[in-house]
Amino acid sequence: MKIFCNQHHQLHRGQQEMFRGQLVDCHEVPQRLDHVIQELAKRPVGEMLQPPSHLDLDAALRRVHTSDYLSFLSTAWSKWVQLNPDNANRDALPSVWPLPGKHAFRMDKPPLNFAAKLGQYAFDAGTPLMSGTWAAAREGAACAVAAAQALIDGERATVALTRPPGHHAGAAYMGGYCFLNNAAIAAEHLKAQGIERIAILDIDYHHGNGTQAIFDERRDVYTVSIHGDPLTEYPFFLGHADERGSNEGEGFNLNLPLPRGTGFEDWYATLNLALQVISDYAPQALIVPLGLDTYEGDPISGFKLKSENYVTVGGALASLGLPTLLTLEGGYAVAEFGVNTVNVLEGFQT
Ligand code: Q9C
Ligand code: ZN
Repeated sequence: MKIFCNQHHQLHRGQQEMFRGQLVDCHEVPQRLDHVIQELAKRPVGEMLQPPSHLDLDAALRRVHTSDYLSFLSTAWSKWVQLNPDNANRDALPSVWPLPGKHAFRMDKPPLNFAAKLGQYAFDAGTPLMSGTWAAAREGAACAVAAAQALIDGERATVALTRPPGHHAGAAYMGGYCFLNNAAIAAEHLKAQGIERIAILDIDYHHGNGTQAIFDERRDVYTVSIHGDPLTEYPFFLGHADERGSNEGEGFNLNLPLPRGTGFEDWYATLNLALQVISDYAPQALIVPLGLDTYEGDPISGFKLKSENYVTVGGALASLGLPTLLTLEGGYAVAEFGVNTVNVLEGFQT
């Protein structure tokens, strides 16, 4: 197992996120990945690597994200500080959004004001952008491309071990602590290298709205997500069972929402259903956006998986026998995050 680890992840450390009317400490903190790295030092399940420098990362990013969004992200911090020099000490968070719809706001005259631009490219006020965000997210995407290339080169399993996470990010928006959609970037790299059919199985607690949207009209990338029911759970406005893909992609998206409070037995039955559907699709590769926020101790989520269950989960993912790439997504029980993540990887190996 080749593990590509984002050595620049600590450059992204948001201070606060908006939650129900107040700014609270960020859940998506650098210590999360530090715990995984420490656990991997105790239980090495693979080679720890850095992405090679020769990758054409810009081409890989442009396969998924719009050039407008990428130039917004790469210049966001300097524009935020230009808006007011005191902003150098504050994270950038949006506070105004264009609601879509015929009688709502105009989408054809994008504002010049940078505080408004943030609202154009972000769907929540929980995803702080700061000085190191672009560098950290970019290096994470490089890990995803390197992990995809290693699969092409014959590896059985690879990991993009990174934060910030990616599965909520769309072609032209950030949100849910995500900026660049690492799983989608990996999928498009596999496609560019000649892989024709790919399945993405998202097992983060939250619906992978960004990934679903990116591949909505595609039948060559089958997106499946098991997550908390959006009627009560973030991201609320996408992730229902009746979303099956559009146009060419109709029938190639599967959402399996489960109620808050679901325990391992029911969750695992749903995982096995997803694995059967994926097996029937007969993909050439599997990508797993891996969130550990299904853990019973997660502070912002509602499933009840236990640490030992993650070994079983890893084994079930491996049972498909496909070249498999895992990207690290959510999981906010920081102290247990390392053990839970490495349990999945260890279960996959055995
Ligand atoms: N009460 C990921 O796991 N805030 N993102 C939810 C819940 C946003 C999660 C607040 C959660 C985003 C990658
Ligand atoms: Zn999540």
